[in-house]
Amino acid sequence: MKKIILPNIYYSNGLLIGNNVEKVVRKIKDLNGLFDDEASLNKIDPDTIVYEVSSHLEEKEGREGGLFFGITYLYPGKVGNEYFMTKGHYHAKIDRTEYYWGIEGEGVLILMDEDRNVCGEKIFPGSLHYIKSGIAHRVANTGTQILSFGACWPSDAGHCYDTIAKNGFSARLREINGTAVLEDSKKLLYV
Ligand code: S6P
Ligand code: ZN
Repeated sequence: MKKIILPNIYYSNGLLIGNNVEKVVRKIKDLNGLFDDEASLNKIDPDTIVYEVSSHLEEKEGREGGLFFGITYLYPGKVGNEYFMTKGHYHAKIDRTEYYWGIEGEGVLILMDEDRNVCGEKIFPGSLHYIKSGIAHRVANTGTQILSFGACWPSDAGHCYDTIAKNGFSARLREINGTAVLEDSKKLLYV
């Protein structure tokens, strides 16, 4: 008789529990330069949590052939009229792809190619998003509750935050007249 064992990782009540789970917390004070309305930013407690990520990192970072799995919990909020969002990144190995899927709440997945063309996809419970090669990705929470979404990506993808930190996305997701609008960024540093 062969053994039937329990898995060593669970996704239960919205939480990732088990071995090799790592948690990252991103607060307002960790996100310098992300939001453009500095006056509004200075009115927010720097310890306000913008998002948390729980990741199941079973593989060695950089190993070809493995997968990583993560859940991001993005809190509702705005800095001025810009929604709380993740930093956003390209993958260090630029051709590595990724799946995102909506679990709870609502928001927009903002995608940008290497020529800085931007588009947005709505995220909601059950939505599925395939992020193709060479596409930077960022998520903004447009709702009034936590937006959580899953992610699965190759263990050799890596993360490149520098390009986004330096040049930003070419559009920002703002609330204008009560509606989420993907507006061309005024900070077009990419000339
Ligand atoms: C990893 C995947 C997600 C993000 C997370 C936070 O490839 O895309 O787990 O890491 O949503 O976003 P960011 O841009 O701060 O890594
Ligand atoms: Zn990614």
